[in-house]
Amino acid sequence: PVKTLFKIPRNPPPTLLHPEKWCRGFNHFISQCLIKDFEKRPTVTHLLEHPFIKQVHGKDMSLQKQLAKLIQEQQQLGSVAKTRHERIHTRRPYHVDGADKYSQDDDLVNLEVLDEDTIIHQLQKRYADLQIYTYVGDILIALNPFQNLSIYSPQFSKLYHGMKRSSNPPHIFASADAAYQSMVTFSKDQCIIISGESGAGKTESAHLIVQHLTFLGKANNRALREKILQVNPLVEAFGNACTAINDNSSRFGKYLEMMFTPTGAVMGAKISEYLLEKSRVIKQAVGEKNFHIFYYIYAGLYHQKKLSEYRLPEKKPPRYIDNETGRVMHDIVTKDSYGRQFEAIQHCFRIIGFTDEEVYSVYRILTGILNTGNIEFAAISSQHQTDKSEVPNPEALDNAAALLSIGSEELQEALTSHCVVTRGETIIRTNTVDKAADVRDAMSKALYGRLFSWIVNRINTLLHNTENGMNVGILDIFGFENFARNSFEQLCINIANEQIQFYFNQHIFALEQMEYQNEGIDAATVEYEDNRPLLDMFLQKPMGLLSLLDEESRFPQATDLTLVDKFEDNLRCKYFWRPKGVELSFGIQHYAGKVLYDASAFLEKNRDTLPADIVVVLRTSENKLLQQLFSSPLTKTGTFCNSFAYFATFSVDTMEVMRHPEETTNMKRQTMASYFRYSLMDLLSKMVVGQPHFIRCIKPNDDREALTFSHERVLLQLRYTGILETVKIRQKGYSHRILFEEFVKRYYYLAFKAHESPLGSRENCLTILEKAKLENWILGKTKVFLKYYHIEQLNLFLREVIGRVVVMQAYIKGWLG
Ligand code: AD9
Ligand code: MG
Repeated sequence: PVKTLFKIPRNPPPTLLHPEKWCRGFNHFISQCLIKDFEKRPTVTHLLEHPFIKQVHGKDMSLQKQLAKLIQEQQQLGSVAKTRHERIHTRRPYHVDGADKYSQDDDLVNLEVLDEDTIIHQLQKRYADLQIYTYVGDILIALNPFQNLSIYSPQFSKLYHGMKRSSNPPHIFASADAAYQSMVTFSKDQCIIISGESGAGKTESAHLIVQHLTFLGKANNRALREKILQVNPLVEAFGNACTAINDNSSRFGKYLEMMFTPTGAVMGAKISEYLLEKSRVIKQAVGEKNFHIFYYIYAGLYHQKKLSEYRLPEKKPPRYIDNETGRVMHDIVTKDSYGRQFEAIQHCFRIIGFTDEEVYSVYRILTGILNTGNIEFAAISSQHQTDKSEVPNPEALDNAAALLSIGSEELQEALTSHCVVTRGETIIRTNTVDKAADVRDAMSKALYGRLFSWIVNRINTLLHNTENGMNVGILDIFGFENFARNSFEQLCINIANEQIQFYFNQHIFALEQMEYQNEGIDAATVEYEDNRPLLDMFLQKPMGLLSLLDEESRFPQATDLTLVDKFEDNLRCKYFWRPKGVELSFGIQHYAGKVLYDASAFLEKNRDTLPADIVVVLRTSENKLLQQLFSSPLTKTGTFCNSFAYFATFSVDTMEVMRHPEETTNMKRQTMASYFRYSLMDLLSKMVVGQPHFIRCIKPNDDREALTFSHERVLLQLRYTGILETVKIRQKGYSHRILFEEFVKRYYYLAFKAHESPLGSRENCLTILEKAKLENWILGKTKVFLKYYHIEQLNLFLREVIGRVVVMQAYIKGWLG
C-alpha cells in the first residue's frame, strides 16, 4: 500500500496537496512539523532525523529505505526543480557572453532613466544579441526575429518550467508558465492576450504558448495532446492567407481555450472564431492571395492526379485563386510545398478525429466553391428584356452543381432570378449580369463562412471536455492594418484592435489608478493615451459609426456616398476627417496611426445578404454536411446571450450596447456591423473572466528581415502601445491588488499552522507579509497592494512550502497506510 500511496503525480502538485484538503486529513502532524521544524524542503536525511519520525519508525529500516527511495524519486520529479536548471544548462541560454546571473537589462522596469531613447536603445541592443524578449514587469515584449531561433525545443520548455523568472532570460515560455502556475495554484482561469500589428508575431507566439502549455499539461493521454497540437495548423489553413504585409496573415480572430483538470493535466480545448474575412474568397487585392486551403487542395489534387474527380481544370487554376494569372500554376508545378501542406492538413483532420466522410464532404464543398467562382454570366437582350442574364459556360455551372450535390438547373435559376413576394403574390424577377455575379459571390462567401464555422464547431465537439476544470485562454486576433487601400474589412480589424488596446489600458492604467483613490493610497499617477473617445465614436448608440452604417444599410436608396456624407455630418470629432477631392474616402486617427478608408462597397458588405433562393437550393443538397450548414438560420454569435448576464456587471461602460439585450433576440437580419459588435462583446466577456497576461508583439522592420531594427518603426509601436507609460506604472505602481480575505486565504499557511483558519483581517495580512519578508507593499483600506514581482516571490514561497508538504504527506500516507 505504501508504494501506491506514494505515487505522486509528476506535475503539478497533486490534488491531495490542496491546502483545503490536506489540512483536514493530516493536519495535526503536518502542522507540527511543517513550518516550525523545517524551514526548507526537508531532505530524506532531515526527515529521518526528525525526533518524531525517529521515535515512530526508528527500528523499521525497510520502511525507511523505501521511504528514502520514494522521496528521492519525488524530489527528482518535483515541480520546484532548482537542480534542473543546473542539470540542463549551466549558463543562461542564448546569451552571447554566457553570463549566468540575472541581467538587469531583462526588465525595462530596472531602467533608471526612463525615456524613449533609453528604452529603444535597450531593445535595439538586445535585438542585436538575438534577445528578442524583454519584460516590462509582468508584461512581455516580443520582437519578431524574422528567423528561426533554436530556443523553443522541449529542453527550453523544461528549462522554464516552474522557474523563477529571474533565473532565465525573458522568454515566451516563462509567460506561458506564469499563467499556468497561476491557474494551478489559485484554481483560476487565465487569459493570455497577444497584441501587435499585422506581421508582428502574434500567431507564432500563440503557437509557442500552446506548445509550452501542452508540455506542462502532460496527461497520460498522448492522443489528446497530439490532437490539440493539430488544432492551430488546421484552422489556420482555413483562416489565414498571404497579404501584402504577412505571408501567413490571420484573417479571423481566434480565442483558444486550453482546458485543464484541477491538478493541471490538459483535458481538452475549445476555439472561438471571430469575424472571418469572407470577402477574400471571391476577391483578393493585388499581391494577395485567397485562404491557404484553396491552394493546398488544388495542388494536392493536382499531384495526386485527382483534379478531374473534383472537376477542376488542370491547365488553369480556378478564377478565385488565380488573381495573378499564371503565378499560382507555376508555384504548384515547380514547388511542392502546397502539396505537402495538403497532406499535412489531411493528417490534421485524421488526428483530430474527423471522419473520412466528413473530410470528403469538406473537399467537395471547397472544390464546389472554386467551381462556382468559374460560373460566368452574359446579358440576354431582347426587345422586352434587357436585364436578363444567362450562363454562357454551362460546364462550370454543371461542375459546381455536381460538387455541391444540387441540381444544376435549380442553381442556374437561383443565380439568374429571384422571387419577390408582394401582396401575398410571388413574382419571379430576373437578375442582371452584375446582380447574378453578386449572388454567385454571396453564395461562395456564405458556403465558406459556414464551412469554417462548422469545422471550428466540430473541432470543439471532438476536443471539448465537459468535466469541471480550469482554462488558459489565448487570444490571437488579426493585427492592426494599414494598406494602400483599406476597406470595410480593415475597418473591422482595426476597431477590434482598438478594443484590445482599450482593454489593455483599462487593466494597466485605469482600474489600477481608480483603486489607489478608493483605497486612499498615494501612488503616482501616470498619464496615458486613453482611446475610449475613439472607441465610443465607433460603438456608441445611436450615433456611433457602426450604428450609422447600420441605419444607412436599411435604406434601399442609400449609396456609399450618402454613407460617407452621413459619417461626416454626425461624427464631429478630431478622430474623423474627410479628405478633399476623394468622394468615397474618409480618414480615422486610430490609436496606432492614421488610416484612410475607401468606402466603396461598404453598404453591400455590411448588408451581407444571401438571397433566400440560394438557401432554398442549397438545402436540397444531397451532401449531408452542406444541408446541415444551411438547415437553420445560423446564429452568428451563439454564446452571446449567455454571456450577457455577466457582462452587464462589467464596469467598463463603453459597452453601452450591452444594455440592449433585446437586440439579441432579433438575430436573423443581422448586418456585419451588428454581428461584429456582438462578436467583440462576446470575446470581451470571455476575456474578463480570466486573469489577464499581456504579450506585446513588435515588428522591428517592414521588410521582414532578420537582425534589422528600424528605430522609427519600433518607436512608433512603443508610442502607440504606451510602453513608456507601462514601464512607468510598473515601476511606481502596484499591479496586484488583493482583498484582505482573499490574500489570507491564498497565503495563510506561509505564516499560520495548517489547521488554523485565520480571519481575513488587515493584521493577518501584515503577519503573512512580514513572515514572507517582502518589501515595498502597501496595505489599503480593504486590499493588499503588491508589486508585480511580489506575486512571484509569494508563489515561489508557497510552492516551497507545498514542496515540504509533499514530502511530509507522502510520509504520513505511507505510515498510516
Ligand atoms: V497578422 O496580424 O495575423 O497579419 P501576426 O500573427 O502578428 O500577423 P505572425 O505570427 O504570422 O504575425 O508572424 C509573421 C511572420 O514572422 C511569421 O510567419 C514568421 O515568419 C515570423 N515570426 C514571427 N515570430 C517569430 C518567431 N518567434 N520566430 C521566428 C517568427 N519567426
Ligand atoms: Mg496572425
